[in-house]
Amino acid sequence: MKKTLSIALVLSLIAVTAFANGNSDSAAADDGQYKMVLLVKSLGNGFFEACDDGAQEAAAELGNMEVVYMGPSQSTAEGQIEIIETLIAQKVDAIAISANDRDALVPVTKKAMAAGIKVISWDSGIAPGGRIIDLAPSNEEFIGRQQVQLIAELTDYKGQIGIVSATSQATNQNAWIKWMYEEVKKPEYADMEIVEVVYGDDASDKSYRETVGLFSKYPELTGIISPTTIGVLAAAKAIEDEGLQGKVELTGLGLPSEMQRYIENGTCGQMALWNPVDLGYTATYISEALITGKIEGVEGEVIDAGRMGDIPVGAEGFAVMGAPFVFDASNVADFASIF
Ligand code: RAM
Repeated sequence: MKKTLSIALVLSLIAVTAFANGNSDSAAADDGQYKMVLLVKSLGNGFFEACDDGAQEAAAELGNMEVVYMGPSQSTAEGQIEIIETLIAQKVDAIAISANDRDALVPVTKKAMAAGIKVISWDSGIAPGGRIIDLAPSNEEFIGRQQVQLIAELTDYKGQIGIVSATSQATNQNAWIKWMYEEVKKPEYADMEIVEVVYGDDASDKSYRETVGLFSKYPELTGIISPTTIGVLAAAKAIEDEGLQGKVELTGLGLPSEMQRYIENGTCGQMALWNPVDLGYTATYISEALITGKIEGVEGEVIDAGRMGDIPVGAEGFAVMGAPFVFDASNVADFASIF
């Protein structure tokens, strides 16, 4: 694990250096390319790598954007703040951030915007004052409620449910979990209870340990919801290693490419996710529209997001992409080669 972390750190430093060696003045001036950084929660996450594929696809279509992928080695606000400080000094044109903390990034992103950099958040949002637009993959309430519905179908609406989340500060997971608690209040879940939320920090080893911790603390556990691609994969492995298939059901937000085996062998009966490629693609179209002045990012505007169509800007710069897909044994193989 240590090795993975240090490789990740080196990669992020290489990326920072790549920019530092490039144009450090007004980025579009020399080569006509606008510089955008796709800043993710942390490196080494297949979900974000798929987002980058979409961002590169959009950049190729637009023709005037250079997108560089960056992230800290661990999912912390501090790691992201450090990178943003460097990017302000380099005067990039846009930073599109999946935030590790809704509020902690605001001072540094305000500083970036004051320096003329267009800042948006996507996937995991920054509070309104700290970005222009926040692009959510889908409706937060829908995602949260759907996770409870998916586990209830697997557990027959019964028993103790544990949640294995990402970090305790993650904007997106916290919003979804809030809606999970709302959903479970409905009468059809009278025999079902969410017993605890644990945090695997979007690190495989910690997510695995936290899942095993839930098994020992709640011997009657019937299900796990893990609304993070790293968490749900680690939880599937833990269920299999402990021989708990059929006793502890699993759902979450997972990548078909990573979860195919566990879906097909029944460890995870069903799960959901949107297309991360589309998410990175859309974030790039939004950034370009802001840089070039096609939009300002205010309510009522409509963003032309290429093959994703028109995306309206809502109150406080909030924009939503589309509905999540649900994957089960009947369709997971079709998507596994895509994301
Ligand atoms: C992880 C990250 C990401 C989230 C997905 C579902 O990869 O936490 O922010 O959107 O899971």
